[in-house]
Amino acid sequence: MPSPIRILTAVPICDGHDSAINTINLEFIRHGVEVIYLGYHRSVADIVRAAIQEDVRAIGISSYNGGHIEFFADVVDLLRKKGADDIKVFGGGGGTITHDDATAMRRKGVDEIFFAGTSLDDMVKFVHRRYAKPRTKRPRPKSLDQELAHKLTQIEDAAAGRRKARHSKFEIRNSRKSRVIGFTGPGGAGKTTLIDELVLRFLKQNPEGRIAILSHDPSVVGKGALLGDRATMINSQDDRVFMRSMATRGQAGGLSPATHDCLALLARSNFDYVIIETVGTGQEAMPFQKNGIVGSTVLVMNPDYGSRLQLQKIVMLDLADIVVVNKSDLQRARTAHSEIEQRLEQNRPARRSLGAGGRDQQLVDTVAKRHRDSGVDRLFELISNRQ
Ligand code: B12
Ligand SMILES: Nc1nc2c(ncn2[C@@H]2O[C@H](COP(=O)(O)OP(=O)(O)OP(=O)(O)O)[C@@H](O)[C@H]2O)c(=O)[nH]1
Ligand SMILES: [Mg+2]
Repeated sequence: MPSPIRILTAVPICDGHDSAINTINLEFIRHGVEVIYLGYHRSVADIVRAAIQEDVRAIGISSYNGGHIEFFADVVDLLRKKGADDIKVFGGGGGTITHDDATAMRRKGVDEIFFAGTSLDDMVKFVHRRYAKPRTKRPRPKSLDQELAHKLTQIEDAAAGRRKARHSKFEIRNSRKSRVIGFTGPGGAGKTTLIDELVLRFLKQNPEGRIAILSHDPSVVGKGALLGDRATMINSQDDRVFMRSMATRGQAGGLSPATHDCLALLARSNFDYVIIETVGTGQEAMPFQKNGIVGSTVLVMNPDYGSRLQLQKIVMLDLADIVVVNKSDLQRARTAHSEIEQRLEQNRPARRSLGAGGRDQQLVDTVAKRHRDSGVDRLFELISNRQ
């Protein structure tokens, strides 16, 4: 089965009109497209960087606050400059983009502009007609990020033919260079927000350092997906951060059939850290293989997990190196902390007898959405100090 079409969508800088693009995203997804949504108020550089890293077939821009002729043209120009002009540009903006504007924009290299009154169906048809064909002849990559992005696409395309993940631990362990940290936990617990805050600390502490993020969202075989983690990221919109969003494409357990090979490639691509975020997971999930490529695992919990009984059922509470109670600004957080602490206490004798890296599990409370949270500082320190 061919890979789904991947496109990036965004709203320009100084523009908060995101309701149109949210509707359009959903329609694309319903018709088999994987949409990486970058969010609103995004600069040309942020959009182009994301499009290259995600190696999308096209960028869809929704613009309402004016300046569209220049903004779209700047995106096209920067893609060209970066040797990525096989990534196409299209978009709309209701009545704010006139027909004359659209003609000028097409002349500057924009594929298509959609006006007020166009049906969603017409846009979906356009995307399938124009961008479904796989790109066989790619331009020679002009940067390491671009080369990496092309390779990740090849891996994902190859995996689209086979359903099950491959496990070749030996190859990975031999080639491991970066420190790989796995983040997992229930949907909406704050994994992405937390990763973004950790990235901020990393970039500050390491002026030359680079970091990669491999982020997952769910999808069913042959269907579309909303890959929305980038929209939550602020600090990770940086040239020293390489981020790739992946849909699970029908694989259960929080990762995709291509994750293993993509992670292996990232881990030997000279990043200081590679961070992997799973899909929001359930009680039974054990997304990271024991002794696999992921060096440390972080389970991010929401204080609202239910009662103590639920804690007994969450397998990752036995396995995670670090457990985070995020959203500790919420009322139930203190109770959650003590219940989880007791739950981890039960693991101690078993972990000691198994070796378990010779270490006990660590429990940290964070408020990821708060800037300069001391809990996030502590988590960063714990992660930095782990080998
Ligand atoms: C809803 C709306 C708002 C909402 C936004 C909610 C949100 N989160 O998006 C609110 C009330 C918050 C708002 C605020 C403002 N707004 Co307003 N807003 C509108 C409004 C009424 C509708 C826009 C819309 O979402 N349409 C629905 C979409 C689905 O339909 P459409 O626009 O026809 O688009 C079609 C195609 O173009 C295509 N399309 C659109 N984008 C894309 C992208 C892709 C990839 C594709 C394929 C297709 C496509 O899809 C549609 C299919 O038919 C327009 C007026 C209007 N009638 O257009 C003003 C309008 C855009 N807003 C305007 C202004 C000035 C503002 C404010 C500055 C007002 C103020 N003084 O506070 C603020 C700025 C907010 C900000 N941070 O940027 C002006 C812009 C003027 C300009 N550019 O010269 C407009 C035109 C109103 C006006 N006539 O003055 N706004
Ligand atoms: N109150 C509170 N809200 C938070 C905190 N951290 C994150 N959030 C909010 O929780 C919501 C989900 O955050 P994400 O970071 O997207 O969560 P996630 O675990 O990555 O979600 P999925 O990838 O969908 O599983 C967002 O609205 C965040 O703003 C926090 O510490 N406190
Ligand atoms: Mg997330």
